[in-house]
Amino acid sequence: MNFADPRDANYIASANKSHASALAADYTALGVQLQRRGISIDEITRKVAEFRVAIPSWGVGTGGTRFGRFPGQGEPRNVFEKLEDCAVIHKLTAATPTVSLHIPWDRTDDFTALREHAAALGLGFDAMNSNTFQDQPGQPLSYKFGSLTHTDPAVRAQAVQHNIDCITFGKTLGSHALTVWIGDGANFPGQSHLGRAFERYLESMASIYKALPADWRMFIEHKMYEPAFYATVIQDWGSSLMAAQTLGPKAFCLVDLGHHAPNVNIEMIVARLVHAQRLGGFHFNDSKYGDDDLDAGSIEPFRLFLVFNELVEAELAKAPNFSPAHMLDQSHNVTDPIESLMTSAIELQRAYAQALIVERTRLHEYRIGNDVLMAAQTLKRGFTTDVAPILAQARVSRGGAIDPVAAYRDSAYRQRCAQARPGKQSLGGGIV
Ligand code: RM4
Ligand code: MN
Ligand code: MN
Repeated sequence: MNFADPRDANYIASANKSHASALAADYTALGVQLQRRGISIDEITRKVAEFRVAIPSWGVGTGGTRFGRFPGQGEPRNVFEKLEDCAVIHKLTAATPTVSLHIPWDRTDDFTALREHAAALGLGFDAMNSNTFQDQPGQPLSYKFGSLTHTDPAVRAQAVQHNIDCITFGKTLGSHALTVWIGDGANFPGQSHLGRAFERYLESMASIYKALPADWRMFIEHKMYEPAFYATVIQDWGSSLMAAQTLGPKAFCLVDLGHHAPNVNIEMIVARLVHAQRLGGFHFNDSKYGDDDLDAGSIEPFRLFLVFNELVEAELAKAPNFSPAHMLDQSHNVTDPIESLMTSAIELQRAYAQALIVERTRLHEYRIGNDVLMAAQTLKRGFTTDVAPILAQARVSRGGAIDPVAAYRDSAYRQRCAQARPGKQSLGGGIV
């Protein structure tokens, strides 16, 4: 088998050759079509090329469910190898220059070396993620019954300190945000005092907030359920917003698309958080039933488009305090994680491009005139337009691949990793 480095610019350029003329023809045709709507295709392409989304370090390994984990070949064995895979994703898609780390999964003795390794690969760091939903070997106190909201102040102090450590590591890495998601909650009615648990959360978070550097933001991530199955302390955007507003101007709400009940109107939540000036960012993924980590846009692409429609509205309106962080948060069980993450990054760009080409003046007029059908059709026209040539052209303009998955497969990167990273078979369940 012939191996090539998919991160190599010459390799990507040669992989693009066979697609170039088809892309040129498709791009021209779409340009003509959009011109009829008064839209400049190059303007849209330029905006799409500027779109960025962070890769979750935990996403490049094979995930698992409560029932089992089936490791893939050549999985990264440590954070340095995870970054190698993230660099492949970025070079091919030209959309993912940063990585979001999870501590302690990505803990290393030398964060300065990690920062240098990342820089050499052309990568930087996005938000740090703390983890107080699992116990770690050697940890003095257990999180079995909670962390930041535990009834025992000593456990809360330990969890607070862990978050402060994440900030310290993040400072070395050049990160500017901390994402806090806790699994705390109750499995049985009566297990915990719903009000007091929230008060303990606010108190713990205030101590973490105090340790934030001036140019950092704190992202509060809510999740309806799991691992707490009856009541989760930060279960929805209401609790998240209350917490952010109580903590101060550096605290924002993070919307993980998979953390809502089925059919919840997420774009509505986005609109409200924009209004409150507290939309901190996203964990993009998709979900159908209870799973919260399917590939972005794989189940409900229309919903993803509607979320981006709100983001474009806010962008055009120059909404105050609006600069949401984009992060993927997915778990890949049956696909090659690199392929899934590349595909998801592109799905986000697709939704963004579709939202950008919505004819907003017409939409506005139909709304004002209460022409419901035409308003709905005008919005949907953005979604039903095939913007693939824009996405490919945006990648090319940044040195990326016209067909990232094909270029990746042809390079045999995974096969090379399978040789270079003899993996250990791990059995049992687990989310990572
Ligand atoms: C949670 C949540 C967090 C993620 C963990 C692994 O459901 O989405 O953001 O860090 O999973
Ligand atoms: Mn998440
Ligand atoms: Mn999740």
